[in-house]
Amino acid sequence: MITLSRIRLREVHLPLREPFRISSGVVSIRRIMLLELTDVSGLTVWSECVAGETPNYTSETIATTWPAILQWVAPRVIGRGFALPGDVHDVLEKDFRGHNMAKAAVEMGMWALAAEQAGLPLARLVGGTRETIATGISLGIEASPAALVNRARAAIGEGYRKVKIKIMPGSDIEFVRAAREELGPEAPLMADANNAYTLDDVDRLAELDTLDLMMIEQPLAWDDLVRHAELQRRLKTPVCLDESITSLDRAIDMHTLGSGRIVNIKPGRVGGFAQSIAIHDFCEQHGIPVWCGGMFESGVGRSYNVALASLPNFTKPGDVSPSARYWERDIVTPEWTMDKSGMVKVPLDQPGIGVTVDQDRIDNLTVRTETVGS
Ligand code: OSB
Ligand code: MG
Repeated sequence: MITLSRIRLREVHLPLREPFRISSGVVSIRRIMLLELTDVSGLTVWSECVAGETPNYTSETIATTWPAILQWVAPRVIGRGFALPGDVHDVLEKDFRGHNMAKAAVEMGMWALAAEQAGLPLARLVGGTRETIATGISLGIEASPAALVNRARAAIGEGYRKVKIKIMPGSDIEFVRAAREELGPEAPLMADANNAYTLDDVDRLAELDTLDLMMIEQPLAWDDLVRHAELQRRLKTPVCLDESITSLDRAIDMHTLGSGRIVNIKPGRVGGFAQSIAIHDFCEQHGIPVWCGGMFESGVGRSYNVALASLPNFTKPGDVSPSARYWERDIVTPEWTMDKSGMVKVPLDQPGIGVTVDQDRIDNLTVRTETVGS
């Protein structure tokens, strides 16, 4: 039985090594929201809420997740006994719309508590089978094709198994074509538009279709499935959906409508691990490959992504770059690393999330805290 007694929220500011630009905005200092969940026996785990500072990816921001957790999520879980962490999702969904990232931060922490209680690595508790995860890098929009090519070449040299190029109108065909020409026909390239196009751009997107990309991620509106289906009919490159997949039902609809052929699963976006696993299982049954996306998590959030990505149908490389790609220094020990062949090790030698938060450092980086429960 998992019974939560307290949730402590904390905001820490960690500068990215360099600003990251996507079609809808730029981040340079990551405002990271962390949670400490303590159960009635005094066991504490860390989790992370992946919402950003502005509502340009989904509608949630840390200005909405903070009060949502305090006022709506915490009262539903604190003091209530859960036989299984998989039971938390339904309790959080009943008459409680949206707020997936707020819900996920707590729901995933409950999985970590269950793992600690059972003495299992989180990856094994969720049913993961892999010992290593293939890693991709997500490259922000650069000022010129030449600058992008340098980044992409360096990434392939470091061993990354997938290079994702952020695109938007004006920084797209020329950039991706330069990378393809420079890196050769076998280079594992893909593009992510973060909703920067409409069906009026279909000719432009058809040019990308000639560049042998592994996939084109979320080209159209953030909540769309119908137009993506129209687009997928016109492209041979698989469309991968990110923003549009907010639940198992949306993944089923994607399959029904033909809106895409690959799913990027981010547990925060879908409300946690129960939905992530359900989407994974559905996709596995229907021959749809999945991979784990990233949200510039700290090493805490990363540990959850790595655990999830150890499930068998995570067959495409995930955006689980090592800590050093993002930060001068991460907030966890050990930091996340990648070997020369682009693989990240799933921590299997200890119970729980497999990393420890550096307490003094985190206290120094903290700008606010708030506690609910006792
Ligand atoms: O679309 O996948 C995305 C980061 C923030 C918001 C949206 C996205 C991303 C990334 C970063 O691509 C992936 C990473 O954490 O390395
Ligand atoms: Mg994306």
